[in-house]
Amino acid sequence: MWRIPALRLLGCTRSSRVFLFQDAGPRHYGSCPLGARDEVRDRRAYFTTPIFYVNAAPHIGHLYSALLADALCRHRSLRVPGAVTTRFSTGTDEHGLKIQQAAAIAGVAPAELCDRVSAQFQRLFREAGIACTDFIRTTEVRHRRAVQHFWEVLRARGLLYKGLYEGWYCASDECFLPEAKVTKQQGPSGDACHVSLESGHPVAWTKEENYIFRLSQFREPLQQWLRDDPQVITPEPFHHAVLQWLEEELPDLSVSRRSSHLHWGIPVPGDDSQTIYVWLDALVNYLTVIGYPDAEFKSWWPTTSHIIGKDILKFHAIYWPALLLGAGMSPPHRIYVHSHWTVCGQKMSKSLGNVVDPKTCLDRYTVDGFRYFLLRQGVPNWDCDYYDEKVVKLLDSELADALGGLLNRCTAKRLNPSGTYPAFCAACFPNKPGLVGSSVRVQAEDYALVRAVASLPKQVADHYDNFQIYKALEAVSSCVRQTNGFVQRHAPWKLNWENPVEAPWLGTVLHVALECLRVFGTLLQPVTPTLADKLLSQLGVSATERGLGELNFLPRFYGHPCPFEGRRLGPETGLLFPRLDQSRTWLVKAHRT
Ligand code: ME8
Repeated sequence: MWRIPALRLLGCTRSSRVFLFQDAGPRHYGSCPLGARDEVRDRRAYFTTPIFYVNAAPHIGHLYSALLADALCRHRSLRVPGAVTTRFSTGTDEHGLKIQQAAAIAGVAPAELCDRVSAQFQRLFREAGIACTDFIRTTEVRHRRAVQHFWEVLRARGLLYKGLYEGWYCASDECFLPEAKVTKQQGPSGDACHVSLESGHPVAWTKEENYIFRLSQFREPLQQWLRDDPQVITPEPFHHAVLQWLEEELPDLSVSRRSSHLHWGIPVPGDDSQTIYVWLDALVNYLTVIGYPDAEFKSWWPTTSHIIGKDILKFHAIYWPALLLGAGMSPPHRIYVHSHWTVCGQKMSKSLGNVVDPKTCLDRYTVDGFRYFLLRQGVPNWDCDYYDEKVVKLLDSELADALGGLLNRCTAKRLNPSGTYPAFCAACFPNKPGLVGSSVRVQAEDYALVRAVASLPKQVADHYDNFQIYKALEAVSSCVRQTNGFVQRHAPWKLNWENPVEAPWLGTVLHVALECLRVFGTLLQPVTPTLADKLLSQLGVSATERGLGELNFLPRFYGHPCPFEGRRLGPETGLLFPRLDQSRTWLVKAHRT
């Protein structure tokens, strides 16, 4: 006989979004109430990407997930400085039938395939500037220990039982499918074969005795968790979709396979004839990274934000929180879901031969250029289409012309011969619109620019909080355009430093433009770290002046001193972002072939 612990959801504290659970049995699981420890924990943030299968080389979709997490984590570090307040993990998912079969087809041992492809992911992420704090491989000993411990906890809590499982299994997706999600299709040899309706991948009928998790018991706690915090799953349509799924019956879940069929995995503790289901194995990676089962993991759980693609929503929003609740733990704080990249309107796939190699893109467009493109164009709610001309057009117009042009104009020797951060003249640019006087040169639109740039950091932070990095970049880009308009309007190149009437205004125009550039550079650090560093160094902004707490835009306008005024600008280091369209011989060639 099994016994399910009577979990009662006691409540969710809005500030920390920590769930408090009480076990009716003798043990007390879950988080401690708010207190001094939680204040520390509130300052911590743990970001994760999915861990990627090693059956094939990484593509731009994998890089996109890692970039989203990287930018979120970098933005958070700029906001909350301090020694260890953020953590960011990624890694490779190396067990399961999919990998076992891929290794067999490649004629290599699974461990060899894992080593090779995992190294490709690690290299790509290093080259793309993904500043993860942890890279986990599920074949590591620390992970095996965590998974087996987690299993034992579920077993001790009466949540696993042995039963006969019969149904469709899709090895490509590593999931079980109900009859309604399977269809018949004509295979390459003309024979009818069964495939998954959703992914189109082949499925096989499986009948075997294995361990089963009492998932069905968790339908209501999951519904309550999602209803209590409507922002758990972002964007909202995905939250809604999960609630819809939970309206349907939630069958128990088979969580092991016969070892004779699946040997490449973690054995069930105490029963070598069974191997643990790869999704249970993979999901526990999020705990392994933070030291589970040792107590240290508690300072990072559940302040976790999982960044995932829409294809694996069910595993993260239903199976994972249910398993956690089953183990007496809180579900994750946030699940950020993004849609997919397609290529010229088609799904990216090895068989279609249209997989975009991220390494080629980083080489062609530069690391910062390609990071900017993916994060500026990728919209979590909808699939995004990739093609080369789109990248060139975007980067040339926003990074080379608008941002690079602005920096170039305002720091060029011709316009700024002293090579310093010019002084701001309050008489030329008084802080109250409508003032008249002989030295007042400012126009109504200039106040709109100051307002827009002053509110930009908050706007950007809100977009990050809502997992809309593309909107944050759109807002920065719009302010860059406004600043170019400001410079164009006042045409400082027509003013003369030698003229005592014109010089204060000339200095003010440049001062305001440089202040705007300083804000843009600071805010772009999470997305284009090298380019932002170049920009800020050229403005003479030191490493300790680049946090969001130190931003303090245009203090002279508000009557405060400006630490940059009169400071020497940094050395010129060439164009911020050279235009691509002149150097894209590869693109022309690609079109001819
Ligand atoms: O599912 N566009 O691994 P996986 C955007 N190992 N992102 C994409 C994408 C595309 N076209 N294709 C893939 C697995 N992704 C499991 C995860 S986690 C405990 C285990 C990204 O190699 C996206 O994040 O199939 C998607 O969810 C993930 O890669 C799937 O990677």
